[in-house]
Amino acid sequence: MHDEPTTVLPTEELSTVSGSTRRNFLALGAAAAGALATGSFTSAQSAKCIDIPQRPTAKRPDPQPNQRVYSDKETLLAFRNHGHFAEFLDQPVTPLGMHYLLVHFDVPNLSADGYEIAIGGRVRTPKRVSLADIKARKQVTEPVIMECAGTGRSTFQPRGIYVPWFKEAIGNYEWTGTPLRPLLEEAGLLDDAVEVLFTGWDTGVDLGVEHAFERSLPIKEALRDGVMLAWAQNGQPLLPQHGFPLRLIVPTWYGMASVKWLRAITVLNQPFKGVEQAKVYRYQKSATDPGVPVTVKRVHSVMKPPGLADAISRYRFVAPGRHLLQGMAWSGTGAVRRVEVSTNGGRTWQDAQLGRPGGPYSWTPWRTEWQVSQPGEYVLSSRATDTAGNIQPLSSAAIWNRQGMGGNVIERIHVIVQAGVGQSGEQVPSRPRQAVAGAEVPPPPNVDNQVK
Ligand SMILES: Nc1nc2c(c(=O)[nH]1)N[C@H]1C(S)=C(S)[C@@H](COP(=O)(O)O)O[C@H]1N2
Ligand SMILES: [Mo]
Repeated sequence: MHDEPTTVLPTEELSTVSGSTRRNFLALGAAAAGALATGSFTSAQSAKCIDIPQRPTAKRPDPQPNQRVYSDKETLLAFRNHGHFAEFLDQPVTPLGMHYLLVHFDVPNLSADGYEIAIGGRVRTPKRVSLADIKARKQVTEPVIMECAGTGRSTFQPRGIYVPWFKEAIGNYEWTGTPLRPLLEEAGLLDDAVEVLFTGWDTGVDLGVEHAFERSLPIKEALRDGVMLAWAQNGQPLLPQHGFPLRLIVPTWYGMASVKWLRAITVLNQPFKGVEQAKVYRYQKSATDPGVPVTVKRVHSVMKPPGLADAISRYRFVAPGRHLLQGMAWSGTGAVRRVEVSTNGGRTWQDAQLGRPGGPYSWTPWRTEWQVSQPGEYVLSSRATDTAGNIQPLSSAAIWNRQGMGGNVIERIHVIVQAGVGQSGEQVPSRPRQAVAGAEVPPPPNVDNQVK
């Protein structure tokens, strides 16, 4: 068969991608005007739709006014890269399948049979190590808090364009694997070794460049306690999307360092300049700013949303009374020293009680009691401080960066306190009750007829 491409990219557009971006804005003008009429934009000037170019481009779209309007492409990215389930934030370990996912390209379909990794570069003894050999080595099991560096991207104004995370890109699986340091020591680092590069089996295109997902660590970081090659999570073989059959786990760094579907470990005598290192994962202030590399996790905390959820707005409903507020806190720059909670939108804060983390790289549970009698709407937040004195910012303006990285601003959970909340599930069939003015409560089913 001899196929013609559906469209031929004009050479002019290959060199000036911004031309096509401008045209997309024009095409979306009508939709933006519609949104304006419904009052979802604050000013006519900013009535642009969040947009991703219609074809691969050599540069990321510029950060765009954060109208909380998400394009179809961002929505598809969010489906592929789903978040964790915050309702399980009372569990020290994230249940299997409830961890967030971040997959840049496609999940490679790998088999454990014949799987081996190549250890090479600036080492005395390059070698290939089979999965069986790796599993026969010293085995460790550790809960490790993982967090995507893009967490909080949707809290920035304007916001960088990639997976539009709020606070969902977190999880704390219990990983089983073997420490990396002895493997590197046995291979024998040569004197000129400066970094260790980890290459995954997945390849794709980003910033116009085809490459395998690969990231490096400085030697000192690669040799740290806790860095492991993991083949299991929560006692099960890695799920395909989490890196089966083997991945790297780098405890204190943001998630991008924990390379999945590990193919090779290469010791380098110069810093790695690949796409995912030199271009992506930088705290950049502008398009021309090379930025500084994103490395360890910033101090952060999240709350288990209390009460019942509204299906669409995710607002919470609770009855007046006493409520346990609880959640998790962590930091890559020290231990969690303090967590404060506010139930009035950040006007006042009270200290929460800290629990014991499940290990040196796990998150720290916190809890406090909320006594509320007055019906109405409340905004709940938590704010962590670590032993290095780092504290979560109240606004993301101070930490704004072009790629939307490291967004550890405090979270704001809207809660409606209302009498009678929680009664609908007390019997079966349930007793629906009106929670929102104007809602139509369905008639109760005729149970007597059913049992005859
Ligand atoms: N090979 C490979 N490793 C990867 C990625 C990837 O796309 N390919 N994504 C990275 C990023 S950005 C994050 S945040 C974590 C996510 O791990 P998880 O999907 O298991 O939660 O994996 C990292 N390792
Ligand atoms: Mo990530």
